[in-house]
Amino acid sequence: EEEADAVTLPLPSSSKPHGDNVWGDTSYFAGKKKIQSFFKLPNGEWELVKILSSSGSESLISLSEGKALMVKNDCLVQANPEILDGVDDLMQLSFLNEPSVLHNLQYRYNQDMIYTKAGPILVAINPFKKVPLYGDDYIEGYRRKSIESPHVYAITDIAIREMVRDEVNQSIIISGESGAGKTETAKIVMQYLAALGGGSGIEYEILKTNPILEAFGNAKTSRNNNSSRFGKLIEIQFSETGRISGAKIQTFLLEKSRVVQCAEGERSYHVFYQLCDGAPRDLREKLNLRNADEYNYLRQSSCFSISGVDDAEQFGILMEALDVVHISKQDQENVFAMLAAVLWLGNTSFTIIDNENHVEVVEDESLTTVAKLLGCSCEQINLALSTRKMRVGNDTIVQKLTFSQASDSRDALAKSIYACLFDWLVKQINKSLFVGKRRTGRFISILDIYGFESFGRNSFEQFCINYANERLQQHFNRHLFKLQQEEYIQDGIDWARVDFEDNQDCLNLFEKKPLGLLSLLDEESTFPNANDLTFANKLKQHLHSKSCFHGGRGKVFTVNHYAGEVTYDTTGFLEKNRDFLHLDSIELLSKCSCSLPQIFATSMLTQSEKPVTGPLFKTGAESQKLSVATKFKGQLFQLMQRLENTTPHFIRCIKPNSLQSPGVYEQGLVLQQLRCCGVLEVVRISRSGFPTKMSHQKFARRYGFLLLESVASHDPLSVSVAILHQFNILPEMYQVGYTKLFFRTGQIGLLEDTRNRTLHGILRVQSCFRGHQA
Ligand code: AOV
Ligand code: MG
Repeated sequence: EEEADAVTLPLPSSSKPHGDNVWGDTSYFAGKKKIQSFFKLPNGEWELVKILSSSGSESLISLSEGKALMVKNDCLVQANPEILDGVDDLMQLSFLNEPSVLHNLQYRYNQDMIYTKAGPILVAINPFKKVPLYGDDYIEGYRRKSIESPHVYAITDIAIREMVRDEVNQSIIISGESGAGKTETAKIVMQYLAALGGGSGIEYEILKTNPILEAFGNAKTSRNNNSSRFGKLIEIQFSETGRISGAKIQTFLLEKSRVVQCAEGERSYHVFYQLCDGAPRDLREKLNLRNADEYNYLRQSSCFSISGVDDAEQFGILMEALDVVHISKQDQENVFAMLAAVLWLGNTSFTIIDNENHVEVVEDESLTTVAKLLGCSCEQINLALSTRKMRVGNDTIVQKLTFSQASDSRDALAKSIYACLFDWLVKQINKSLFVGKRRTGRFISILDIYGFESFGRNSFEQFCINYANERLQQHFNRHLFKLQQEEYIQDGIDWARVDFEDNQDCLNLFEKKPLGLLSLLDEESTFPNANDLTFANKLKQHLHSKSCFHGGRGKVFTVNHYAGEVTYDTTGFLEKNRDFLHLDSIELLSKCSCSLPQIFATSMLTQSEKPVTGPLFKTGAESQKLSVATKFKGQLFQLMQRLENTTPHFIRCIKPNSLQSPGVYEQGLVLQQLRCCGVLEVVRISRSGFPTKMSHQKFARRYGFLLLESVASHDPLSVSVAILHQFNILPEMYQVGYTKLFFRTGQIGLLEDTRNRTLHGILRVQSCFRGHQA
């Protein structure tokens, strides 16, 4: 129940406890020899150098290759003394500058110490290789607190303890750009939680949801071989006795365009390749399966495998996991049939039947296979894909579709089947994870969404993904900057605000009504004659004055995100936002004899009848639905509300290189990530703020016996103030609040040292602080 964190290092400069120690010396370069410093090399990287001599405005430095160089002092940045190399909390650095932070993280990274604290948050650098930091022994070590170095296990342990102690739900929020290691980190959190046990194997089931969700929701992109293409919040529920009692998964906006279209060198969802490579013979025959390279949807990106990944083996793992979460063999086969149907649908083709470019579906193996897999006739598919029923007054007329319209309706059907399949699977998993109605216990939520993305070409998907990250960044800022500052103000202390990169402007750019990106997108989506170019022009017309927005030539626009600028190409935005599936296609699914297509059709129809607040789009004849962007925004708001009621723990994942290789630490890349997610500011606010707090009572009780002269009044406040005076603690090092004392980093450490020495009788109190005052 210690409130104060005993900080052993460092000693803040102005307290000058060590007399002539260089740490706090302002004449740092004057005449000091062999002092470490950072020097910026021509390639922009910082190198740690030794200062051989200094005179006036210049210093002689020695570089690593043994060369000596005379440089201007303003090219040098103060480094920390060697004893601070590799400290496990950046707060402990005496000099908190960018090169020092970079150096410290790199120093640790080179020794496979990938985790470092930055004040309250955990920084995790992706090792891109197996590091020996996990497993039962480590879990046990962190549980017993016999291991103390920063770790995902440690932060998870704190979350569990706080949940029990404070009776407040917790959240572990993992962020970082694409490929930084969020999903792996989320699994490590789950591993630690699962080790707590639950009974009836529920913890094992929870772990097995990972291979399923990854097979269906992850894919190889140019940034990450196992990139999540959906967002995920998993709530692990606990019973009153602190054991795992169940779990609930919520997913966010799956990137469904990937099913029918993906960029060169990327892949569609893993499960397709796993199925093609790994299905046993009888399943292959039943589904008429071919190799992946025989399907158009998979062939277009000319990438079929991922180095180091055996898709066939993964299929085995997937089937086992499906068993564990109680998906019946029959349901599993139905799922695989839907996947095969999607693949074969992509192979169907059209022939032109008249001089108006109208088409019919070619009756070939592809068509007959799709019909068989869905449980309908070839003619039903042909009608659904090549014609559209329109209602005119009381009559229904049938309109023939052109080649491109028919191709679009085919792709829309494939995407919808896949997205419905994904949702259905998550629902089944949740049924399996939900144990009984005893929902009186507490929970820990783990958030793992798709990371910030910036490709050569960015479309609607990146627009949504980056918007989600912007929201999450806001949550992070609120907790680490805004709320902390509010606490100081509440306790009436004098507090100079720390500036941080507020991303409110960018969020406003997205969310303002009626003139924000999302509103304008929805508005344009409702105009039948609008197109991607009119949309881009509309944005430029209304948003040109906004600081986070820049118009571009033609169909592009640029947003200045917290994590960098991204230029979006509006091609396909309106269509993807409307997400039409013609009623003809929904009808087709509803008439299929197989169970899943019917379920999908029902869910599509009921979804569109829900009460809504945003603009509605007519799909086909009468069905209506919400725009994708509006729905996503609603989901994110809900998510934030749920997180708001929890105690958050933040993990920031950092990608050390863009090659996905071990052992490569690109300073520039790391620095950019540290900057944009505010790691330095977090450390700065924790340091320049008053991270240690203690109530007057507790402070007086703990240090009162060190007082040399008796105090007139014995109230805790007077005693506390007397202690502060006696120890000559500088006024800028603490603040006296209404209820608590707030200290800068290191101050309590000094007092604690004295207290310990006194208690151990090593030094007499008197000589100790008198020596200081002298
Ligand atoms: P992401 O979730 O942050 O990206 P991942 O968690 O998928 O990134 O990590 C990318 C890859 O980095 C993994 O497939 C592993 O190979 C490697 N990796 C990450 N963390 C570790 C670790 N602790 N130990 C070993 N290897 C690791 V994205 O989902 O793209 O935003 O949308
Ligand atoms: Mg991921």
